[in-house]
Amino acid sequence: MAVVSQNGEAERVLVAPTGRLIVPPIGNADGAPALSLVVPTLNESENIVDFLAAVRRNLDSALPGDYEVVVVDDDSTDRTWEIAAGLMPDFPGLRVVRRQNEGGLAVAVIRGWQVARGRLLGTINADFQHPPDVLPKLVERAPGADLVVATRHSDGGGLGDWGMMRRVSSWGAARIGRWLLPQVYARVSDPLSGCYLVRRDAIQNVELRPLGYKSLMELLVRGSVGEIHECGYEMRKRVRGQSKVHALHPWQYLRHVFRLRAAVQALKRESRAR
Ligand SMILES: Nc1nc2c(ncn2[C@@H]2O[C@H](COP(=O)(O)OP(=O)(O)O)[C@@H](O)[C@H]2O)c(=O)[nH]1
Ligand SMILES: [Mg+2]
Repeated sequence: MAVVSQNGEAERVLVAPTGRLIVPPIGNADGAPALSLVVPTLNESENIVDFLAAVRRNLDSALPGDYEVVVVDDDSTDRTWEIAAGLMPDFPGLRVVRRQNEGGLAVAVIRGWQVARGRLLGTINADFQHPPDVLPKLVERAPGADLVVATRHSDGGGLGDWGMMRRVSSWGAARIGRWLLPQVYARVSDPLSGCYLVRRDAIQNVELRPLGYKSLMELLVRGSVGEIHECGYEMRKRVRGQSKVHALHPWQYLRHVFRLRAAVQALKRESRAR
């Protein structure tokens, strides 16, 4: 779909892939950027311009000319996708996907990786709750790792000035996860993090089936993630726009955790049978 940007040029907005959630191997390794960073958005018109500028500043210093940013917008009513597309003429590393056929944050991230061209795949939220200056630190810690996680729970990370409700629900989600998916919690201090980089090789060609918000747990169970590095960060409060968390999300999280538990058990049975 072509969108006319502010300076009158027609820019191409990508249509989201459909079908099974499988990240393909790299198409053309020669021209591939080091990193493809997916920014999932839903009604982020108040953040998107400043956020992409901040991402660009940080990645220009860490990986000059060697990254792409893929915004995956769920057909936001505030037209976030169109605002982002208007930035493309001045930001050659920017690509925009408008997803009209399905919803869900974790699936949006994987759809972005399906169109991504980079060797490393990553994700970060568009509302500044993950400070964009964590990106160069993640890139710095990527060599030798299959996964680098921005964590709130070690290496100097924290929950910042989060309110009591948010702290309690985050603590509850982590307790449930630790109880039902101990293997995942043994590997990473913050498997609920929405900001991380993963090597494409570690997750390509496997079918992913996340539900709701959390994508990292999915990769840890279904991917082939070996070496993991972490990088602490202080989570910020959202300043502009609204959180999209709604009453259904805790149930989706629970269903997702049980689905992953069943997958872990099936993998164990398979390896015993071999
Ligand atoms: N594409 C897409 N992005 C989403 C969806 N839900 C949330 N987001 C984006 O994901 C990021 C985190 O969402 P947010 O509502 O701030 O979650 P919270 O930080 O847990 O309150 C933000 O960039 C949102 O715009 C969704 O269903 N689809
Ligand atoms: Mg947020």
